[in-house]
Amino acid sequence: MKLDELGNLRRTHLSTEVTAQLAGKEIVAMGRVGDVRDLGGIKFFILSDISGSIQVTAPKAKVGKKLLTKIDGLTQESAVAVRGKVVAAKQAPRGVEIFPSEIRVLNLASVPLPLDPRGRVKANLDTRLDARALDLRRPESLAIFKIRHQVLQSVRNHLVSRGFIEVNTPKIVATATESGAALFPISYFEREAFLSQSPQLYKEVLTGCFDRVFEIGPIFRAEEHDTPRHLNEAISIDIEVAYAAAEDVMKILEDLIVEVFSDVKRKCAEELKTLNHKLEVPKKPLQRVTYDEALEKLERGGVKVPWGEDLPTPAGKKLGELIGGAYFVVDWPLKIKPFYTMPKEDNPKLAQAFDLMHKGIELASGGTRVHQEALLVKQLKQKGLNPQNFESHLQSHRAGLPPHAGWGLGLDRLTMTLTAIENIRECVLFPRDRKRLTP
Ligand code: AMO
Repeated sequence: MKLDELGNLRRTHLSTEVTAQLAGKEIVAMGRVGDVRDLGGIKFFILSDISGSIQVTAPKAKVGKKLLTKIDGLTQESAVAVRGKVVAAKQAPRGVEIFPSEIRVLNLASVPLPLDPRGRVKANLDTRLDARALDLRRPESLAIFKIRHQVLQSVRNHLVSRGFIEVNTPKIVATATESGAALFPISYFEREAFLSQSPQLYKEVLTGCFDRVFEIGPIFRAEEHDTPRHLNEAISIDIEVAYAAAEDVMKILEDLIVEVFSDVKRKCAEELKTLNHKLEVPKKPLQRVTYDEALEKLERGGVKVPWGEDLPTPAGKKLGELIGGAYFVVDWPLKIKPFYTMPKEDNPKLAQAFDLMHKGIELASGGTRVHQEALLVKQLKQKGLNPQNFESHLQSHRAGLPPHAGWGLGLDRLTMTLTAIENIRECVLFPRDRKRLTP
């Protein structure tokens, strides 16, 4: 076996850069082998790369035996390099093909493959996730991750241009922040530690230092349920802003959402077409519905949710049908929001907190936070938490932490929404759920 098949050979063109204008020129293309066909006097195969594909055509009368035997030995998905002449050909896809003078097999794929990335043989999601490296070669997968990439770019541009500093906070932590979601314990030398559920406490403290911060990073939730919208490791886009309250950061969020949707619609038109999705950009200002109004709407729609409870999935879905598009639910009962949530001045049973929903799916949640030490200690105790465990956090409250507000937006759920993909696992490269720890 030769170890260095690539040698000095380098790609000169991506497949879609090979056009009929280059007819007569010698080029080198590299990529994966698709269909190999033998039509008697002619053998050809499709070479695919990140840009698209090109047909490689070898007429038996003009090509040497060695090369023909090489084509016969090609298996689907093998990595190959093709040196050859560009030929304008009406019958070929895009009107152009490569007439090969050399084919180097860089890595021969073993057949049968666990999955057909061309999608001709349909596989269920579990099989696809088991063979994820192959599954990610499907054009639909590439489209999803190109859209996700655009989201990340748009979010960074948007926030950086508004004076936010990007930060990275620890993912190995000592305490919980999100009461509802369970913690993953890890052994940390002589002590127990946890995987971070949210950068919440760090981002709050940082408003006292850097004014406006954002982080794009993993959050870990030991939630046991198996749903199309929950993962045990997700990516959250978090912001926190000093001298601000809930309504200020809601404006930042709706501006960001509208910009991300417009960017994706404009810059990822091809990918949306691949996914067969017509994206609608939400209009500003997004509707604000109070929690009480939401319960009334639901009751009129035949779904009863007792006051003080979170909206269960079917109720959220129903509300999504009743309101449509993207909307905020505001004025939540304080008791179902985390300890750091600021109560409303005129009605302390309610929280200065909001959720951003899109067609019944929760994309983000946030609000005004408690910056006064005494109130935070009181709320920690009300949740049955020991303020001593939050001593280093309370230190910043004693050191003049400014009033602040922020939100956390789920990147994986946002990608689901933009692509109209129904299972969150498809929008994550290597998803982690209760049953899945590999690949
Ligand atoms: P919350 O727990 O609502 O709020 O999380 C914020 C957003 O993160 C996403 N998300 C998830 N995505 C997939 N799987 C999960 N298990 C999962 N859990 C959460 C959702 C959700 O809206 N600290 C607060 C945010 C804040 O107030 O700033 C928090 O973590 O899209």
